[in-house]
Amino acid sequence: MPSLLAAVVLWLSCLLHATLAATRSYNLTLHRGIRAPDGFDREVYLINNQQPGPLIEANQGDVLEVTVHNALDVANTIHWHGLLQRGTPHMDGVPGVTQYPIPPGGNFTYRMSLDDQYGFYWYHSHLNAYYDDAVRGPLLIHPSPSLLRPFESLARNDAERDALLQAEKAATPVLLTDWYHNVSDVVLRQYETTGAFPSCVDSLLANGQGRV
Ligand SMILES: *[C@@H]1O[C@H](CO)[C@@H](O)[C@H](O)[C@H]1NC(C)=O
Ligand SMILES: *[C@@H]1O[C@H](CO)[C@@H](O)[C@H](O)[C@H]1NC(C)=O
Ligand SMILES: *[C@@H]1O[C@H](CO)[C@@H](O)[C@H](O)[C@H]1NC(C)=O
Ligand SMILES: [Cu+2]
Repeated sequence: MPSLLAAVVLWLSCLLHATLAATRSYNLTLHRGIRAPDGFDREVYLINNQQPGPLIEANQGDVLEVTVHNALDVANTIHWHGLLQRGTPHMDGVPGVTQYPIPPGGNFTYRMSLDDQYGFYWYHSHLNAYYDDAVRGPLLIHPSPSLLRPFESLARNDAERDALLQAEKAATPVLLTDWYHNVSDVVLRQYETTGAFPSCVDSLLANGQGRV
């Protein structure tokens, strides 16, 4: 009898999980362009016409489904930095280890459960050094409303607590990028020849903007 009860509870909790977990779908297209994020024109890699790529948002417990269309003339993959990929190691985006690279013109759909993970993460290219070309973007997983926050002990009154909760909901990502005036393939070749990365970057970009 206890095992039957346990089975029913397990079944109910699976059912509950299945009904609460939503699937968040995104399309990301990787392509080239010319931009001057710090006032210097160079060839750039864009995701949906922007760099860094768009914010991907989901809730704790959701299933994330991202179709990557590779419109570049080089192969690529996208890695979901920090996501544990329990049960879905083939969605980790590491070329030659967990998947074949997505060829030029190819598509690949990443599908993973976010389980109990939440907070700010980021996604990035995992081929050559393309993530240095800002093939990267922010990923925000909102924590479940039922999770205990530290806000009660920080706020002096209800208004302050609500303001903290609101700030958490509307959190703004800040992505920093070391920016070179040369594409990463050139920088990587310099590294392979000399064994050292160039000691200085040309700019620092914050959300794709640098000082002109
Ligand atoms: C992604 O692209 C496909 C095919 O072009 C389209 O059917 C689908 O609605 C798109 N999904 C999102 C979330 O934009
Ligand atoms: C990949 O997706 C793009 C954009 O949704 C579509 O135009 C193209 O036909 C797809 N390519 C393949 C090989 O399925
Ligand atoms: C890019 O790299 C090439 C080859 O190393 C070099 O000649 C050129 O000056 C570099 N361009 C910039 C803008 O740094
Ligand atoms: Cu990473």
